[in-house]
Amino acid sequence: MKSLFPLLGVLFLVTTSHAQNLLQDPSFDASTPNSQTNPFWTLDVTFPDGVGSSAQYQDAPWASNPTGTPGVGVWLKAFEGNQAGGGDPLANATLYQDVTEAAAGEYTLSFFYRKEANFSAANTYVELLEDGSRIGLLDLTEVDTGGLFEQFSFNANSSGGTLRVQAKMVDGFDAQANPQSAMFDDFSLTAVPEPSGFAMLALAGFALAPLRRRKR
Ligand SMILES: [Ca+2]
Repeated sequence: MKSLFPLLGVLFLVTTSHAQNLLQDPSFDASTPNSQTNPFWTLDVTFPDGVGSSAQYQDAPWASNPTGTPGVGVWLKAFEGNQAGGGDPLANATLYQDVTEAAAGEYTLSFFYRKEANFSAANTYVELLEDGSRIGLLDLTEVDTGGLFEQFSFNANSSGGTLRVQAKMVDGFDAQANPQSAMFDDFSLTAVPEPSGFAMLALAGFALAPLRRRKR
């Protein structure tokens, strides 16, 4: 077994280095509950009636993934827009985190989204930006998650730079029927592994090692 262990070590390094989530606090645990304060994420909101925010970090089982488990998630409060049809402005919210000095290559962005039956906004989406330009998009406007958190993901190619993971609710409004919220949780941005020469060598060595031992 002696010859096998170094190779396993190499293989482990190759696989895990690529699977690392590049985002800090992906589950929003570091948030100040019921606020727009998080050390790693920015949450830009509006206050359509001057009091209630369009979104906040919410510490509640219905706001955190998996659905019904205690924790913190991002609560989109579309109903704050034009509340009760009273003519208030529409509700807008933007959540984002930047990953600086990202290497060129393909990335996978995944997240969990939960939409209640009557959540109403002109647009809801998650996008990946490279130095301010969109390189990937998942439009959630017409998505129905059946009231439960559901995982979504997409891939995008980057030539490197600052990657911004961004989620937006555009022009949310009061449907005057409950339930009518939406939530985000558990984001992940990972580099898609490339089959490098190094990894191929390790794999070849791993495959050959038992054969060599048997011949001795
Ligand atoms: Ca969470």
